[in-house]
Amino acid sequence: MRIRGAGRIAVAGLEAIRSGVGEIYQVSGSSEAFLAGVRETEKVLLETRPTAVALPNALSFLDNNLDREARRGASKDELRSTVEKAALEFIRRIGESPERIANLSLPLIPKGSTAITHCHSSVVVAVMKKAAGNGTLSTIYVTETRPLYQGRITATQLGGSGAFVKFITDSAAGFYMSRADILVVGADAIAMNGDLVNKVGTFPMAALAKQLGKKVLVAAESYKIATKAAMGTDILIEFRSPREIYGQDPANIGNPEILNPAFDVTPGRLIDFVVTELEVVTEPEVGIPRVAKKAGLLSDDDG
Ligand code: RUB
Repeated sequence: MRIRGAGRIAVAGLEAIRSGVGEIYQVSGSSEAFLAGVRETEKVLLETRPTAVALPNALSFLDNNLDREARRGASKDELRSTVEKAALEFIRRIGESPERIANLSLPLIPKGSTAITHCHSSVVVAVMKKAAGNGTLSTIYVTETRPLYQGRITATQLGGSGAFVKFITDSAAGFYMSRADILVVGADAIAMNGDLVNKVGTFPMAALAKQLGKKVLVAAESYKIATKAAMGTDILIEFRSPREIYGQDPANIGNPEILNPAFDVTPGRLIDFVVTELEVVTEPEVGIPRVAKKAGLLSDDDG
């Protein structure tokens, strides 16, 4: 949990492979052994976070590149440089996407408006900084985001953005939603039907936003699409330690079972826009598979 935000987790995973690849190269006597060593490392990385899908997508991009090279009989040296090139290419993609998403989001945010957000998303911060910088956003409500308070990171990063930043408890989201024009959140994963998996608490905020007639914008790079998940409930939700919620002995409060899901599922029908670096999706059922295809996450056989 020292690394937060799906995009940063993917970069950390790719950097981990890059830093370990020299050692794998040295201990591997053949290209097959090298390939097996890289795949072993990928497996360890994949087990770190079950929900956020950017890391699995980044690793399968790397693995597909390796696979292609291995099939044409690449040497150990060539495979090593494939790892390096593919990792750097994906890291570059991760670095460039927030700015593109911010540019595509601007026309969707009413001039002089108020936004509300939840948790910390590097992409949402990019969108909001851009919108605040040119006067599109005048006020931003930031929920503190229990139990790990990622909202503090968001508030800090939006300081000096040009908008009034107002920091609220998660429970006050309902109170302030009526004053907001738009809910802007990031994504840990998006199912093929447009359902969103993001920090727990996103779903009630989106449901309330819809109830009050507000817009809901999800700022998410194409590689947040979980191509194997037809719908949000197909995505495994990570449960974190009860101690994040109650750090003392639970006997002090009657020994309840303490439940700590880290994410929840927001149905796609509550979302007005999914802004990816490739296009703005307004009809998720067709738009999300189209983006997945454009991003090279689906093969032609996947339809
Ligand atoms: C982080 C979270 C973020 C997404 C998107 O939860 O839910 O909204 O990961 O972030 P946690 P980004 O801190 O528990 O991992 O846009 O930076 O990828």
